[in-house]
Amino acid sequence: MIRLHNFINGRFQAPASGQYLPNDSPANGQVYSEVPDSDQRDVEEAYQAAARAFQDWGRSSKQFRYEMLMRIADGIERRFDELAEAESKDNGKPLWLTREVDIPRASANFRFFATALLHFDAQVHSMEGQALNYTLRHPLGVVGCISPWNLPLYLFTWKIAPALAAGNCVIGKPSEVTPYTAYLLSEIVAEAGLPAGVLNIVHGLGGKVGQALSEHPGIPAISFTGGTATGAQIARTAAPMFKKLSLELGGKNPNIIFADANLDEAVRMSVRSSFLNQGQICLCGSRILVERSVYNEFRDRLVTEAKKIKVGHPSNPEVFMGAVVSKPHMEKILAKIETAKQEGGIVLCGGERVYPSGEAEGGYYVAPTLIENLSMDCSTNQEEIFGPVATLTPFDTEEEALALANSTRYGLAGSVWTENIHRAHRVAARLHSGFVWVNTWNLRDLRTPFGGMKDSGVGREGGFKSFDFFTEAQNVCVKIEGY
Ligand code: TXE
Repeated sequence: MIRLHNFINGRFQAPASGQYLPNDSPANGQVYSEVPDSDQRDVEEAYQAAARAFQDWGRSSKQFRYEMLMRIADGIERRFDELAEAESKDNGKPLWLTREVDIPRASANFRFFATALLHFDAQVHSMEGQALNYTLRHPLGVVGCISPWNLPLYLFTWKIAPALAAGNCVIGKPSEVTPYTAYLLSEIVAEAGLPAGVLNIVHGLGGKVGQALSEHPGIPAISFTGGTATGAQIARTAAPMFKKLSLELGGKNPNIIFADANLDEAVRMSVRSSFLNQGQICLCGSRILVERSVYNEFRDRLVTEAKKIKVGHPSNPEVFMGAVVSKPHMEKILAKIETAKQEGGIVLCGGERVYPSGEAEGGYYVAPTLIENLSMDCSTNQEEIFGPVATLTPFDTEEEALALANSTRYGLAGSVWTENIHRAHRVAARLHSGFVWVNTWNLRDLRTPFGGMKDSGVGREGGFKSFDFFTEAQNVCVKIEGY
């Protein structure tokens, strides 16, 4: 049994409660580690350490912070194999995916924000003949970063790296469902020689550790990725204290296929956008809208491809889909599929739990599921499922496609498939979503603003937007005589 520790003030330590939570591997359902069941006392200790560390870190040179972050990136790369295996075991996602995406992206996050820091500088606004304004950007102090279980190290580092680069000290709270790589990161950070207290990692339940971070009067900003209901709870707690909030929440993303699209590519990528990471990516295209004249052809081809998907143990390189993250999450997905049937949905493929044998026995596997014949206002098409489930709906006109696409309370991402350049731009601009892909999906440039509209969140992260969030702007206006 692996016992994980909190990382506070540069030390590995037990939670104040002395209690631990069991952590299983979704691949076989077996408990293999214990996670600190921390509470407000651990958050307070981390806060005191971070506030002390901020005295120096907040005033340190950019060059120093750059070098520290690059050393952390080096450390991630040195322990690449171990991290990739740990992430796959903890989350249930295929090992090839953690090797191709999760772990490379974790070190890339540190390198990206370390180098971006060197190029982030004050703006100057000249008032001709009168004065010069310059805008300073100060670090905020001790900030909270709360991350989810679907892309554990990838999203944890996406928040921590810019927060540290901007000169803040951080209390990070990884998901209690997937804590393992965050724990390994604390070892890497210690090896890299990051000064004590600059980054603290407190493990435990959202209702205890996350809530304590939101409530803490000394923490002026929270960056959160997770469920919409949790985001609302954090906002309720933090807003009266005027905390800065960056909330990246759920999605119910449309994937719109026009008849003139390159159907080969649209089918190939729709398999990925529906089922990559077992459909547990906030950007997944869970509502596939298809122009009626190609609906049957597209549907049949997609179903054929979905049926070819191999579901099984995450270490098997032939497997495209591993296990979903936990037993309760699997049960939620299966219940949503039952609801879809009651709502009149026709299950075209999947729709059930998969029971692979051997080393995958006892794991939480769900077959790739496609459903048609649902109205757009039913709960299946309105509520996030966050699993390998996508619906198919025909449309007749561009207007109708837009109306269907924009009909949910979410607004995170959308994809448009068409060879008509005018339509591509027109539809993209009218989609109510934080970002839109044309003829692709999930192609990410770390410099671009990332975040959602409506119930998909508040604020944007990515590139200098992350630095805007993790700093306070201060304008200094200097009147200059004879200027
Ligand atoms: O996420 P939670 P859950 C969606 C997805 C999923 C649903 C619920 O639909 O089915 O959310 O998932 C911490 N104060 N997404 O319940 O609880 C928690 O410990 C502060 C979309 O697992 O939102 C964890 O670290 N923090 C999503 C983090 O919040 C709290 C990714 C996220 O967990 C807290 C994950 C509280 N009161 C789920 N309660 C995306 N946008 O990518 C919990 N947490």
